Amino acid sequence: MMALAAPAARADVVVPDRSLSQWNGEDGYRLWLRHEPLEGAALEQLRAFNPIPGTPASPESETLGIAESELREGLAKLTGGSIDADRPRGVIRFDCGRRERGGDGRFRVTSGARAIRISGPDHLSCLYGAHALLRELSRGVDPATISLDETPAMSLRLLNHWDNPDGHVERGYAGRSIFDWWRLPERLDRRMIDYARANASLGINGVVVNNVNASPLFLTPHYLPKLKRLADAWRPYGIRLYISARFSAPRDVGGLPTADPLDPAVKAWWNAKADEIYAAIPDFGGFLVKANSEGQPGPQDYGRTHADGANMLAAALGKRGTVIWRAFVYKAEDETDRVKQAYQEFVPLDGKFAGNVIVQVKNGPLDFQPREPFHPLFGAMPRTRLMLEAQVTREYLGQASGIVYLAPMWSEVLGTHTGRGGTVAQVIVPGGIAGVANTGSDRNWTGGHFDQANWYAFGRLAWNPALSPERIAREWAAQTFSREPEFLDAIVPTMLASAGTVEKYIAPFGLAHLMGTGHHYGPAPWVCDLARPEWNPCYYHRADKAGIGFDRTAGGSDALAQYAPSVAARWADPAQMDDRLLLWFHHLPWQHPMRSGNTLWHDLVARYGQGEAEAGARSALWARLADHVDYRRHAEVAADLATQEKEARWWRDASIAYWQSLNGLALPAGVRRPDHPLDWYKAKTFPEAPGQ
Ligand code: GCW
Repeated sequence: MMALAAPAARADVVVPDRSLSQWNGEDGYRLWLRHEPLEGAALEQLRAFNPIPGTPASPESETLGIAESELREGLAKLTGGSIDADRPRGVIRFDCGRRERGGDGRFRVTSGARAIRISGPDHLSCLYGAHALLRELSRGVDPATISLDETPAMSLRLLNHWDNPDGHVERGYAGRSIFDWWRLPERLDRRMIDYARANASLGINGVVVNNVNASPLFLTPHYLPKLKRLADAWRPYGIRLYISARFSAPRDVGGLPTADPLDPAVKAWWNAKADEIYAAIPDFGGFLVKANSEGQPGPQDYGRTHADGANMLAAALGKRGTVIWRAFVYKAEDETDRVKQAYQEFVPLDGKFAGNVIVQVKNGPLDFQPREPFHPLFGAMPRTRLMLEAQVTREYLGQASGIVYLAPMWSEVLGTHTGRGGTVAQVIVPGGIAGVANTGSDRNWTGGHFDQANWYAFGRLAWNPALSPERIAREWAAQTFSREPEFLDAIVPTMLASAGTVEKYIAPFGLAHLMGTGHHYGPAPWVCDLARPEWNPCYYHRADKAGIGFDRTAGGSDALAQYAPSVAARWADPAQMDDRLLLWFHHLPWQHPMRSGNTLWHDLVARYGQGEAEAGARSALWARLADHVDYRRHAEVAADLATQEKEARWWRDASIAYWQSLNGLALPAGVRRPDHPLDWYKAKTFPEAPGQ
């Protein structure tokens, strides 16, 4: 391995101190689809094969045309333009039937001495196959040996945008919305095509374009031409458009006095609305609904159940589409532990949902925290199609600062055995998977360059949940930054460890929901006075002079009982369990003896310190990789890492200062004291924080 260059000066200010041309180079817009020229043996192999896309001159469909041009342009870039068209040795043939779409996207890529064949039941298979072939070539695989035979694990692989009509993105950290509703339908931004390309390259096949805290505007005739324009643009890429539907729309924009799902006039309104949408968008995907959750309207406003509401909408869509009904519900008036409420509301409804309803469940029972156990609904509703909702945007994981690669977290959830009918990944096969998108108007799409890896990894895991986070990180980093082994060998382990780092300084030992009110940025474990009890950090940590943690055993809220006995048994005993969930399930004295031989207090302080140290080490490592990364992206990531370093120190110091104010304990010997007194941390405000 080549020795890495000496550490460059710490770059925590993004000011182009070099020429403008260097600054104007790579800016991240091209994502993982850069197809930078291969070098060395990989280039020789590809040149020797001399692959020429061999489709008919006039493609039979738009999708096939896109597949062909992706391949032609991708190959030209990978070979640095050195394919010899007069010497067609390795012909690439598309063999994907006559239909444009309608299958599940499965494809095969097989290679002989002189030809590569991309095949599948329809043209979308060929588009997916073309992207897969380019990905393999980009990894340096010899074209003569390529052999892929892939079928997606589940049929719905969706992105959910929390984008509002005015361009604000709820929990968005990459600028404004990518959807320009003001200029649509006349003007379709080029970004809408590049977005579809990127999604198609991963196999993402549906997009919910608006926030689940939904504006009824999307159900008005005014929006239909805008939605149609997008749907038409995305169709050749295999992407179906969905919208979040506001349950009270018949009242809000339909002129009816009620939105009661059992009212005949309400049913008729939704039926007519669905017909109107399908007349414009024949492959409209359906409705995503957040109902009776955090103030959103829903069927319970009329004494009806979630099933009544979902089934009424499902009947309006009929065979044409799907209702995706979210299980993210909890009530301030409910005295039980918030994390138990979704299970309590939904399990009794198992078997009562129509066939075209899917219940969408967050990965954990609280709310996308850095560490949660899997949601107990997985496996508990065997007669209901369930979908997993992951958060690609990092609301609670540092937002867009630093490097935080989420694939290990998702992969862990997907691979967890529910104890009732398989792993989470198996349970959701009839439903699918959705990711809350992290895209925005920033030139690099995702705010932080490394946040592109989360979009990428979400798509790859949705296609194949068995792919290893390591493999995905390597693929992504090689395509996005550099294929040099020295770079990959350094950055891939860094990415793999990065979510664990954030967990150490934000959510050590399974502490949760300790962030600032509203913006959710930074620590505020001291907040105890919000009107809704379950919005207060102190509801979750339950810390006092004696101890810390939420007792969810039989002696406490007994949330443990919502899991299969085999699973619950793993978390019942603090002495035996995975300590990353220790304080999620147990309230323990500060002096609780840990397996390490130290007290809980000692190890908690140490864990914060590890998080801070890891964040610092990451900055230093990135500085050493300067020679492997183009100038602008290196500088921008360096600045984001410097921010993360500061945040790690802040979370550590503010948290420790607060815990000390409760327990009165001294810091273990040799441990650095917080930089400021507790009041200094409490006084911080963030009026300009994004995403609120
Ligand atoms: O965690 C909360 C977020 C809200 C979000 C909600 C949800 C869209 O803070 O911003 O609303 O989850 O998932 O519905």
